[in-house]
Amino acid sequence: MTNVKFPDNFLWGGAVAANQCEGAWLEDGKLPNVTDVMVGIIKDGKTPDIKWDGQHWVMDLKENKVYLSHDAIDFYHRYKDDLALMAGMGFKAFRTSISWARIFPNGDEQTPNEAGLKYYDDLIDTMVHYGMEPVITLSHYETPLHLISEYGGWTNRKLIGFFERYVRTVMQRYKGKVKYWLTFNEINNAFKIPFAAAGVVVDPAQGEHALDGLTNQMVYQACHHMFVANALAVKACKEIDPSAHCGVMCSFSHIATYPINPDPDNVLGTHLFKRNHYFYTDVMCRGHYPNYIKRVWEKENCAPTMEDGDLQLIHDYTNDYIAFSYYRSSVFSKDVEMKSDTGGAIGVDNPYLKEKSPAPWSWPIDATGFRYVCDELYDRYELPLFPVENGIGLDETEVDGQTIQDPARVKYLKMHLEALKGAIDDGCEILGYLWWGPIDIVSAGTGEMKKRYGFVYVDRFNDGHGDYHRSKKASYDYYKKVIAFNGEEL
Ligand code: BGP
Repeated sequence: MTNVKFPDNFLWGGAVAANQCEGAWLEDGKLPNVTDVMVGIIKDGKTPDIKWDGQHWVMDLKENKVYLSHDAIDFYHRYKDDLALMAGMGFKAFRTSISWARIFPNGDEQTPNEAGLKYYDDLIDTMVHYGMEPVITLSHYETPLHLISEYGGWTNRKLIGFFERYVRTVMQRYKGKVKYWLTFNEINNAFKIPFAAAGVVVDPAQGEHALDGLTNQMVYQACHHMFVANALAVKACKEIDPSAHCGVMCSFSHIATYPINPDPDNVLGTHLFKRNHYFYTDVMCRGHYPNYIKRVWEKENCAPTMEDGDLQLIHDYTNDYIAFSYYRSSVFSKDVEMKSDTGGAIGVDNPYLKEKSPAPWSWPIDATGFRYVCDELYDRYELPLFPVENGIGLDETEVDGQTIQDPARVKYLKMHLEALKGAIDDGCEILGYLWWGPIDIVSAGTGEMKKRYGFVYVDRFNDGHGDYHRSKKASYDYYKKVIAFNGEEL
């Protein structure tokens, strides 16, 4: 592949999410969102810290828990220095989310919170100043909590209008500055982590926890509302700034699911498992509900309720690029129930993959799977692809100011960039590459600091202590060199 080149203007950079880095969880008018009442969206996924007060679901934080995300890495106050560090690596793009509850703290206000907008004005201007393309997620597991308490979350149709108002507000404000928008982070995790990914809660009469008694119909209903909201975001984007792009965002490690052997039942089972994830892009990028899902609704009697005009909107306003996360592959066996977490699917071990991220996470490393996912997606949709999350979490502690040596991160990065070159060689159109967590942040799945993805180290620990000091790891210089030579030397 010596003559394969990354395109000119390739968007090299990194990605974070407001709820995992900003902290300042109740500052300048912001109110809680769904991730503020959890320590890890996988760990606390089914039992967020809310309770029924007789009328509403209300916040019920536990004294013995450390909610690291409430202060996170204090990016809210340190973003200028942090972006300067990213600029030092030559970043051409930086992805973060706008925290919906900073702009509309309850979610249902008529007018936005000016203090929240002011914060993002300066954040986005700072990125532009450094020549970085802002890549903005509109909701990265960040539905305002009030929309859960008062309306029951995304199963309520009213959320479509609240989301549209928020989207139009920020698209208007950042017109001409933000060219890449993403709607819902990893929307295809709706069934796995319904509270975080689809803001779903159930009738309190059902049980002790907010998700006891959850039905498939409720999740499909929330998804339908999110699909309509997604279409309205695409519409707003086209109307407000026709030069901007509005993408879908999915956890597509799931697509790198391999059958355990050629037993046709395993091959078919793998196909059916993957289709549960293609479902989301099939709707949002092809513009209609596929037959296979209508059959599921019929058989299980779980079709969502729709209103006139919904299907037309979904048809008319499809997303124009596909953003996705890729961390690892998995293996399907008809004898084992598939599970998943923030890294993707979990099936049986793959004996061909000898390397894993360190325990306790132990995510298998499979760069070829990255190329495979790009090829599958491009062949199916023929839309530009944007890998906006790829990375490895390692357990590291800086000792006496010594630079952290992180060869495992450098190796992971190099392997995955080689695989991406392979995908380009296979004919895929790739917009850029964003490393997940270029600066250490709070883990989404487990809510810990210990799992570090950064090229930049942050002095903060699981028990909450630390002075937030930043320092470069050895991988910082590696990525800087990669970017400087546009990936020619890996
Ligand atoms: C994705 C999420 C991110 C993120 C990443 C790594 O699913 O979009 O928010 O954090 O996974 O997961 P974790 O932080 O659990 O290691």
